[in-house]
Amino acid sequence: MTENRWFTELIDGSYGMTIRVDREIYRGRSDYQTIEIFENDALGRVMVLDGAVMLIEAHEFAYHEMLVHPPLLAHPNPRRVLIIGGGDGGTLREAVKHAGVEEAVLCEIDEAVIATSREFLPFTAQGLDSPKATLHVGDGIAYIRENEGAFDVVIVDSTDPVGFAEGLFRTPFYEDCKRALRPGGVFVQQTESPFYQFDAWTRIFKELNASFGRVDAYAAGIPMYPSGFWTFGMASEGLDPLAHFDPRRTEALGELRYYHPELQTRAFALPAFAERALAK
Ligand code: AG3
Repeated sequence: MTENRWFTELIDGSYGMTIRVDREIYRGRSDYQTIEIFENDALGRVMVLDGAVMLIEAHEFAYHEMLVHPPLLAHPNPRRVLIIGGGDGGTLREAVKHAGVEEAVLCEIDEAVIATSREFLPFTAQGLDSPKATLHVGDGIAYIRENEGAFDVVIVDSTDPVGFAEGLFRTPFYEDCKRALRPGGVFVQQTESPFYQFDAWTRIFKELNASFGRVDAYAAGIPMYPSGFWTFGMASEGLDPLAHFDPRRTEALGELRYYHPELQTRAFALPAFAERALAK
């Protein structure tokens, strides 16, 4: 009998989320990070970057649907979308479901994430092959500066705000994103969990608020990430997430597994401690 190997993502260095490794699929080091893919019999394939779980096959739908559909349905007519990060393709897969989206540009810094996803994660990588997708390998912080007034929606699907991703959670980047948006455009970012690194979480929203005219935080149950309670920040010059909301556009997306029209309001209710931090 072979001994079980277990993978643990440590949370704040003091406890963790543990998954049994039933099959090792890939392990490598790119110019930016370590990339590990393994399989668990109950949950399917798991992708880990620098020790942090990026996606689990059984649960990725929750994250990718909730990152993409609230902002795209808040916008009256999103035609050009930019995704920064997201090299696994899951965010692209959801964005191109919107009939009005003509082009979704993916700007991923690490080519190896795209290549390993294509090889081992077909369930998300299918998004990369969409005829509406344009792939660009490069630093999102530089790319956004060169694309003024080019996008209706900018989506940041990044790793945690440490190392090379840290700049994606800072004011200079937010200012550039504002310039990259067309009039009436909307920005959205995965914004971690308020249950951990609370000060960092609060700071992200403070900086978003300093740059944008309107910021709305929303949440979803994402069991593959620390605490399972995850948030997103939607920012614009004043777009109400419900103002242009048309449930018929949701129906046209086909059957979704997490997002449904009521979440366009209900997902925006956060726990009291988090709401208090945002109100300050
Ligand atoms: N989304 C990764 C969110 C951060 C997860 N953090 C963690 N496990 N510590 C990017 C991958 C999905 N497209």
